[in-house]
Amino acid sequence: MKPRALIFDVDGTLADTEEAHRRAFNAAFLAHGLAWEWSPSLYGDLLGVTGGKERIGKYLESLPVPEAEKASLRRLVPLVHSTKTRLFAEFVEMGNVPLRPGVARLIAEARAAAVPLGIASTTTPANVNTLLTRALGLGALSWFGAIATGDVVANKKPAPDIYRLALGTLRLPADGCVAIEDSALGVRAAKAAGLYTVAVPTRWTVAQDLSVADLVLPSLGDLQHPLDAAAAARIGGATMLGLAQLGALLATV
Ligand code: XBP
Ligand code: MG
Repeated sequence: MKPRALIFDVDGTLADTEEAHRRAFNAAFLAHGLAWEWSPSLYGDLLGVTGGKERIGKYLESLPVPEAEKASLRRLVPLVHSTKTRLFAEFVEMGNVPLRPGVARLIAEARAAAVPLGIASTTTPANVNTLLTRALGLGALSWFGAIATGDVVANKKPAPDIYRLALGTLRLPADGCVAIEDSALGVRAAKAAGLYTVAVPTRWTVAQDLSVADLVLPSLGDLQHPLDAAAAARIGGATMLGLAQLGALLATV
């Protein structure tokens, strides 16, 4: 048995992007004359809100400023966010945001086995394009039969909408498809959409409640970064998660 499809989350899953996002947010605030500075600790809390525009919105609602000022700040959010997206792309183009261990390997394995690939992300299409193209080359976007991102759905993660859109685009049922996620909100979205869900948390999300995931690993693993014994024990002793391991796990659900 092999998975019907692999659907990857982007931020935190394809690459550990959130530090680059945090710096891009702070640089955008500066560029727009906003005396806002998101520390790693504050940003970790703000990751409880998916979507950059929504995250900025949540933050500004917490500011001790008059309602009239909040109203004008709300109108500024889309512009600040587009500046942030541009700056994030610059960080990625500089090569500062490499793929996580095992991502390129598993994508190549899926392509070789004609297992359809999808993306289901809260981030913007621009960020996905920049990240995938920079990491995997110009043709990489065409490897994915579905790239479901950002504002195309009314409800962002933890709602299942973006995963349902990706499945619909792939014309596949959730059954037998695998989602790969890094965060509690992402795992909840994928599980609500009915997918077998693998969580590979980063330092930003490792403390979150990932218990609804079907499998939790420190990463997908590869030759340079083999999984440790405790993680390998969860996938039949293998030191990296491949289609064979996923097929065996899917056969048990
Ligand atoms: C994670 C998110 C995104 C990023 C920031 O997306 O919630 O908002 O933190 O990117 P994913 P934007 O579903 O890929 O984990 O500013 O473009 O939203
Ligand atoms: Mg994520």
